[in-house]
Amino acid sequence: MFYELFLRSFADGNGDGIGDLKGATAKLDYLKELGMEGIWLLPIMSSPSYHGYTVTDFYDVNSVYGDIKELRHFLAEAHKRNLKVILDLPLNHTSTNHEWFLRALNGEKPYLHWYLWLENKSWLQARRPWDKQKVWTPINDTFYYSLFGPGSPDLNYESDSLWQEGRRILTFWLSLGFDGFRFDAAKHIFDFSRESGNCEYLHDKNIEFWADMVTHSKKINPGAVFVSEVWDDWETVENYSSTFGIGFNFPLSYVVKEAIEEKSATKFVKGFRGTMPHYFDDARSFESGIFLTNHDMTRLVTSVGGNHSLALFAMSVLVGVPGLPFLFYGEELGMEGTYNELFNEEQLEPFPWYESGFGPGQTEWKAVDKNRPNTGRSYETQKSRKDSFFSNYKRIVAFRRDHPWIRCARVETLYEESGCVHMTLKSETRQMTLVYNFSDAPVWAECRGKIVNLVGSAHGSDNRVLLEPWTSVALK
Ligand code: ACG
Repeated sequence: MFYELFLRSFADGNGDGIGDLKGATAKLDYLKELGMEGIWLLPIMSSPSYHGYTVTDFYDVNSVYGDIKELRHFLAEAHKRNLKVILDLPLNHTSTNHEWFLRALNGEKPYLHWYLWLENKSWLQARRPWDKQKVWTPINDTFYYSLFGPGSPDLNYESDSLWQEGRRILTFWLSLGFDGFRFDAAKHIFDFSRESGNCEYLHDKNIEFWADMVTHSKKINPGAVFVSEVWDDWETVENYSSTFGIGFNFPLSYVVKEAIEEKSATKFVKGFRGTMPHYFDDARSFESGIFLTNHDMTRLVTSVGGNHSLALFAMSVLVGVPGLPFLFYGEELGMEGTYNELFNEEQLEPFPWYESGFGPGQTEWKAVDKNRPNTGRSYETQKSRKDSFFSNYKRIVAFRRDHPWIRCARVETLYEESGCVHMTLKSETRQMTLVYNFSDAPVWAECRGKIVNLVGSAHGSDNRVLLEPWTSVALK
């Protein structure tokens, strides 16, 4: 299970209120104790933005987060605790303040060819596929292509010298000790067609690029972990995943949340079959990176209307599903926050270590609105309460940690009955049946085996068990 860590909000090691590597190093025991096996570190390279996805130097750490020496120490300490660390690498674009872009504006080669410049006025009608935003930004007497907005000019990997630079960047971070990468915006490397003058995902060219980057990386670290961010329908996600080894399963994250929202076990069964087909047998060419939410989405508790039982039920589903699970920082405390384009970063608020909202190591980089002090949401308050959201969340995570075989299991049977999902997982040596009551009504279910109650409450007798609403059990 990997922890999606946003350094800026996690823990502050130098008293400037901004989370950093030193602060995060001091919290590695916390992550180990939580039951994590790895960390997905959101971008840490030099950047003018709070999110770090617009880079000004691919070969250095953002000075607010620390320096290369502190990064090496963080990685060494993580490895001492058997925690892998993968780095979020946004290779699709840079900041407008990257030296390459500034030199390109001066017409310097090869940097001029490392970006996309308007060649035909008709291209200006191109729009971003999902929200029809403009994708060309005017500057001086020309335009540059910037799919993610004016602050992020796209890099042009038609240029061989840039392609080689991409390899050098991977070599640099792997040599520092990272265990792999989360490749940002993987379907966007080639996403503009000169022929049509429109935004078009050139999937084959993208996959060719990533195959080269992954092959290059494996020469440096054969055991490296690569996760692709392809936020699209299942067919598209599947198309990319085998090149990386692990692909984030966005469609599954919607299936779980929508099935809960619609109180529909049937929706889950149908949706699961459609988004996890590679787990119904043993011959699979990639794993799913499974998750409920990430930094681009509304937080889990907020997405289920603030209902802690439903949020914990969702977590109990996640830990019962094969694949590699990813947890977004703060979900373990039931942090809230709605994602919206207004850049209010509600879903990225400081991790509340203290009930008062303040204390050694607390990050204060932005005002807190959705996870206020003195509301019982802090780690300090929840860690010692057996019935806290945190204690329940940790118990659910521990279930997955104690059954690592689930990651590579296959789904032997999956069906809906009386509003419950029955899922049997199998590996060479293990088998387990999970029963989830996706309804507001108590349901009797035929259950053979030792009952482990994940969430909610179940009362067993002989081979039948009564599952209260939103209860999940494992039968071993
Ligand atoms: C990554 C990072 C994100 C970052 C960037 C840019 C990329 O996680 O934090 O933004 O470096 C698109 C891209 C993703 C991108 C998100 C933000 N995420 O593909 O790579 O935007 C549809 C589209 C997706 C689109 C998504 C956005 O298909 O392509 O993601 O909408 O909401 C169903 C459909 C599915 C659809 C969803 C949602 O699931 O099947 O296709 O997805 O519904 O409608 C960062 C900052 C930004 C900043 C940028 C420069 O976060 O604020 O602007 O950097």
